[in-house]
Amino acid sequence: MERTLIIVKPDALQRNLLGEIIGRFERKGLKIVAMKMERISDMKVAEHYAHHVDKPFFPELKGFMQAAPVVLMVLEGLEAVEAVRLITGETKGRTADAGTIRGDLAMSMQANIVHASDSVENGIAEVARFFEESEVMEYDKNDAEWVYSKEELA
Ligand code: FUP
Repeated sequence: MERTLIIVKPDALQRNLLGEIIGRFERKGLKIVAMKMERISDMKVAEHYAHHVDKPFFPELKGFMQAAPVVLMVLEGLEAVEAVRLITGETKGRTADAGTIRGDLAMSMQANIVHASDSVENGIAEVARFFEESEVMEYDKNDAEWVYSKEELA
């Protein structure tokens, strides 16, 4: 099964949206295999947003990501990266599709509630950036046979 990294951003924590967001992932059928709260270090922000480090908005983005703790989660599922990106919505909250997390809960480009890995390769790298392998739980979840077909689980 594929794994994807979620960062529930400081705006979600401050706006009391943690339960709403975790609930959406649970209801979709994704399996939470790791979760913790952390203040993101300078190094990890720069690594995580390496593609934006030279952009003019990076200092503000960095300050925003460090303004409060974040909640880090690893979600597991069949094609989990794509499934999570679909329910996260596009980057800018005010134009993201209704029904998505950002479309329903955000107005901003920067304060857009969650980060979700955008490719399988980035999912692997991002999970390894924020979690030790021992922090990622392996366990049987007894709804799997109701979430997937036998063939999908094989
Ligand atoms: P996404 O994959 O949807 O999180 O989007 P990006 O990797 O393009 O952007 C990462 C973060 O940079 C966004 F969540 C918000 C921030 N950003 C800005 O603040 N301004 C911009 O013009 C672009 C991105």
